[in-house]
Amino acid sequence: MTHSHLIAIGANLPMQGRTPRETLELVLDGIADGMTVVRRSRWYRTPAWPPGSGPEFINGAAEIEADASPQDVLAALHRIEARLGRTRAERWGPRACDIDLVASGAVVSPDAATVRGWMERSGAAQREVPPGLLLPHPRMHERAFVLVPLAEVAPEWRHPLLGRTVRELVAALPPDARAEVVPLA
Ligand code: PH2
Ligand code: MG
Ligand code: MG
Repeated sequence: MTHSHLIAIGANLPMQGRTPRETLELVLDGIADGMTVVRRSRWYRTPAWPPGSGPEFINGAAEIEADASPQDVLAALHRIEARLGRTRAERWGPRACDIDLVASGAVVSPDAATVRGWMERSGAAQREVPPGLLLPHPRMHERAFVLVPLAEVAPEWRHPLLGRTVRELVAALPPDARAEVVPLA
């Protein structure tokens, strides 16, 4: 059975002589082995989060169909990142390529209480690294650089814990946060 997985991708540093946009195009081109990109967003310029943490990002989103578990999809995405030359350094620091699995259908993993716990964290506690894959991604619902591209790909996807669609989550963003996410010409 095939499953729908939503990914967010971003980059804000050149890597191996490629611009962030070129790197991200190669990420989508590299999706293979039983995984198919069925929809993809335009590319967007977005200010780095947290504010002041580095150069602006290029961000985008895609829907992937794969007959694979979320863990297998994430492992395949991490192999693509590594092949393109990403080395994992500072959390939230500048990065040449980052691929995040933001949701897999209505999967809540490992369980609702754990994901809600990470969604409710604020301040320094957000900076801790979760022990494993959390689905949906515990910050996806509040980040314009994830939601605005995702709204082109899966506007009707409904967050299984919040009960709101991507379209509704975008509408709930502060207008200035939405306005900062600008499609490339
Ligand atoms: N990714 C981060 C940290 N900050 N900011 C923007 N604008 N876009 C990102 O993709 C991003 C970020 C960590 O993965
Ligand atoms: Mg990320
Ligand atoms: Mg990541």
